[in-house]
Amino acid sequence: MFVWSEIYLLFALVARGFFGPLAEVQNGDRSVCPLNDPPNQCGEFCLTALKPLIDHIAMHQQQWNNNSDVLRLNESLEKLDSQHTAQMSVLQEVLTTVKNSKMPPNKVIPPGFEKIGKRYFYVERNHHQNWFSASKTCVQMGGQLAVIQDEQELRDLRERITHDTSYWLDINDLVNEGHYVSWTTGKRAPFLTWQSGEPNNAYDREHCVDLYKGVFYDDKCETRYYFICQASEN
Ligand SMILES: [Ca+2]
Ligand SMILES: [Ca+2]
Repeated sequence: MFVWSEIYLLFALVARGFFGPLAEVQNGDRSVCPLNDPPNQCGEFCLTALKPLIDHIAMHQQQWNNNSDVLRLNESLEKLDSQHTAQMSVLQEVLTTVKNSKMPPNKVIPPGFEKIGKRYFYVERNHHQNWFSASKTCVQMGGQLAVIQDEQELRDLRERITHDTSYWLDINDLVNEGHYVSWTTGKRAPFLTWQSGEPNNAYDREHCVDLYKGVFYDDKCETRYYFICQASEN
């Protein structure tokens, strides 16, 4: 809009400032143009007189171009913002997928383990091992020495083991005398059922727990017994 207004102003000024004074010189009553061909006769003088206005128009044209650049920049920013929103949506979907993929996988039961009660166990019935070796063997098999959870689990296990035989469990008080924990988890043993008079920590050397005839004993960890492994919980 301002371009056309400038052009209109330009011609108005030309008419008043250039032809006007000449006409008034020739005739006081009416305007008479003394030039036969004003556009051509005007020549360099016109260009000189109009240059400030032409420059002014050019300046506004440049501003208009600059404004166009700003508009284009805004359009680009809006486009980028739209793309960013779309990318965030995709990322959210990916995160949701990853989160769902962290659902517990189907548990893989290590070879040799059998279901006893609600969980899977391996009962070593052939080779005696000291407590440390037994613990290592269970880990190598994909489990750990067993931590009996409650009375029911003890009953279920007793149906599958030899009554008058000792079996190492995961429990010991190696770190803190009298505090029986799972060696694997460090957590306090959830279920303890001691033989009368046990644990006695005989000679201050008994720190590992075994199952014998349905009750627990503390014994020297170097003693070689059978053992019971449980499948890993994870
Ligand atoms: Ca002890
Ligand atoms: Ca003992």
